[in-house]
Amino acid sequence: MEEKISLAIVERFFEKLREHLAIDVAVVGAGPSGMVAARDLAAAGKKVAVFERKLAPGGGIWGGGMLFNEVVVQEDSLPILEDFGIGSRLCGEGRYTVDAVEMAAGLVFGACRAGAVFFNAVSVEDIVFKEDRVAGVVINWSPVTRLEMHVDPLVVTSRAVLDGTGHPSEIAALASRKAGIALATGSGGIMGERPMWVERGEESTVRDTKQLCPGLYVSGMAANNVSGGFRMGPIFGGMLKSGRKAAALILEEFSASEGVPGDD
Ligand code: 48F
Repeated sequence: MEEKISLAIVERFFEKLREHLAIDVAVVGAGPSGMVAARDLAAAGKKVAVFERKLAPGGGIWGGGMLFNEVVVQEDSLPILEDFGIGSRLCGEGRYTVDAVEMAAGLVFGACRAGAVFFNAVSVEDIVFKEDRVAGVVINWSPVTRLEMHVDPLVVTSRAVLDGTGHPSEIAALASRKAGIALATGSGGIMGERPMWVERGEESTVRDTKQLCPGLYVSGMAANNVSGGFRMGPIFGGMLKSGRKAAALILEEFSASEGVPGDD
């Protein structure tokens, strides 16, 4: 019995990994924006893997505001929560509170059920950059990177990479620093996050969710950091809408490159 349990885990895990070595979209970071994007892309039939450095996916959701585990969302993002079956309570003037644990768990579950596959405790430490486009991610176990063990990584190739790494925008920073890519920002580089201004931050998070260069997209707080947006704290409507927009942009690019069947 003992070895059968181990064998089942090893066989299924390696099957999952083998099936996801070449994928449509690599989502880096299982925060709210990355998980909404992963769910929408998987629901549209794309092969999606989510790489999350921590053991528990959910990013900055779990702790609510200052460890008070509730977050706030605006009315216009409720349809996204409803797609995941996540509940909310009116708290006034078009704003709603959501239990942070329900939101984190609900987004993880919804993305999984749509078909996105999570690789948790896995860090993206580099990108694949070929023929002038970002073409995949270089991954390693987070404990290996944390302990600075000298262990070579593995590679997952993808048609698109989504940087959903939050405040540090790690993937965009790698693209800029190591591949010398001029990003689609005012300066061509990382502009850096600005201080707190809720309304402006919420707006810019969605506006600056975009393609940064061929093969690389950005969502959530990473979009704000890349394009110099304001931070907004524990209000999450912009994050949810950013994830939905990122998925729509990627799907748009895919259908343009695939063309309409019988159109030529
Ligand atoms: O920061 P995060 O929650 O992403 P987000 O979608 O949402 C931001 C909000 O949570 C909050 C906020 C709302 O107003 O300001 O901060 O932008 O989650 C990002 C996830 O990415 C993981 C990290 O552990 C976190 O769970 N991550 C970061 N870098 C890497 C990574 C990496 N190199 N490889 C894998 N995962």
